[in-house]
Amino acid sequence: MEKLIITAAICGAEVTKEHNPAVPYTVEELVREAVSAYDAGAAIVHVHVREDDGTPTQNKERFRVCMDAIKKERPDVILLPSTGGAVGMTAEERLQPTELFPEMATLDCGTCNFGDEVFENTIPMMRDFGKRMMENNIKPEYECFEMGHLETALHLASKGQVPGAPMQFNFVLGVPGCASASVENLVWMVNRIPAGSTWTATGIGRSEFTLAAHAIAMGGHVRVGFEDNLYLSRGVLAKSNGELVEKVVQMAKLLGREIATPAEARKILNLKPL
Ligand code: KMH
Ligand code: ZN
Repeated sequence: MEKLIITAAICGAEVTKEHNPAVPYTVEELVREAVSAYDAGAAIVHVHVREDDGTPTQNKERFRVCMDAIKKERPDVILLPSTGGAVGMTAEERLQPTELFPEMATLDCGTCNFGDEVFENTIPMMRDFGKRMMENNIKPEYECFEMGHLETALHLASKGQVPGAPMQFNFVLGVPGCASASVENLVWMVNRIPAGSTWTATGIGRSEFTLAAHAIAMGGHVRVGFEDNLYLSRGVLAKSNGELVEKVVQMAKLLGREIATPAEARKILNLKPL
């Protein structure tokens, strides 16, 4: 089986220090969490940024400062900034990190309930985001929260309106209001992606590690991190993103999967070598 790519979603836009004091806001905190995840075995860091008071932002300069600071500490890490931002942000606001020409960025694949809110990703928005990524040579990670999201991404790719093969999908399961983190849902999605695609599974909340176990066994890749889950085990808050990554590394070891370095991850994902 291919080596396992671990992505660390270290921050997100919704979780706060009230949920877990280790959630990063400042540049220094973001670097601390990225380094802890990388050193534990993450090849990719999914980046959201905050103002120092914790307010989520898609400000290009804030992204530049944070991503440069992470790269300074761990130059070969793959950075995957968010174009999802926080619920309610405009498309233009959300697209700002693409102006920094990252290797990858998220592309969210459909409007959906997101807890009590609505996360807007209309088809025209997806076309605009896809066009920007083609222009700026960015490989999208297609974020699918629902079954129809996957079909929408495949349809737009078949029309050449978003970047096509080889595609990288992230099946984010367990968001309240979206598809649950069941093995049946994961298998349904994995069975529909074109040959040559790659995929990652992200389980939200308490399903983070159970979904990771399925993905490790099925040959997919895994995302963990504070964006998705704050606990190492029931009732035990994780002290760092590194602790969450380390748990996946241990699970992979038990199941016989080796961990991909960033260079190996670039090969698997068809990114240019550094
Ligand atoms: N914060 C969520 C509303 C992404 O990064 O592209 C969306 C999100 C997805 O986090
Ligand atoms: Zn995100």
